[in-house]
Amino acid sequence: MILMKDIIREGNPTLREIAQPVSFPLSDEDRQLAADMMTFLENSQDPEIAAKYQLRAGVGLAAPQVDVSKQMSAVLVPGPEGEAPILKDVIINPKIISHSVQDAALAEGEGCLSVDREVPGYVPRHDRITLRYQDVEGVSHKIRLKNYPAIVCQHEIDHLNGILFFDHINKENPFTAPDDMIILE
Ligand code: 0S5
Ligand code: NI
Repeated sequence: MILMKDIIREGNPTLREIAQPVSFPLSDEDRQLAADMMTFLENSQDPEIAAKYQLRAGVGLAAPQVDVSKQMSAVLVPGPEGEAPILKDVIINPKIISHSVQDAALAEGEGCLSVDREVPGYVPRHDRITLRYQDVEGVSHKIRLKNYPAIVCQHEIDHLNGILFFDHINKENPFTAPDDMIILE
């Protein structure tokens, strides 16, 4: 079971590496990692389990965050209470194949399970992306995402490229945005 102690923090060089592509069929080890990463997100979003194990609730987890430099991230974006998740998959070898000119940022800024401090500011992202990735079975998917789920996937793909959210924040004017950037409440 993945716990907070297994998640490496800012300063660990693995977070700045370019992750390696994953080959198929997945090794038993890679398959287990994928399952463990998704279980972490499910547990972290369950108030009772999260309290019991002191988990910080997350919507994504990238393999480099558990010190495995491979192109694999779990994403679990919850839907409305009692409804199916908006996005739930382990995305392997993901690639943004196209994106909007329109940018967007979360009004509250972003955080990261590997960053134990608040870094305020807008994180400019593409508002819409077309994402190609493989699932754990090696099946290729090409999906269009917009707004929050698109931002989550960009945060996770950044981890596979050694990028952390605050790299995108304007240091002088953290909450200054171009007029045409969408601020997602
Ligand atoms: C339910 C549970 C509903 C949690 C919403 C949340 C991966 C939630 C977070 C992560 C910004 C876009 C600290 C707080 C950060 C992706 C960071 C928590 C998101 C990924 C995990 C990040 N959080 N929770 N992470 O690389 O909104 O935003 O989920 O670092
Ligand atoms: Ni993160």
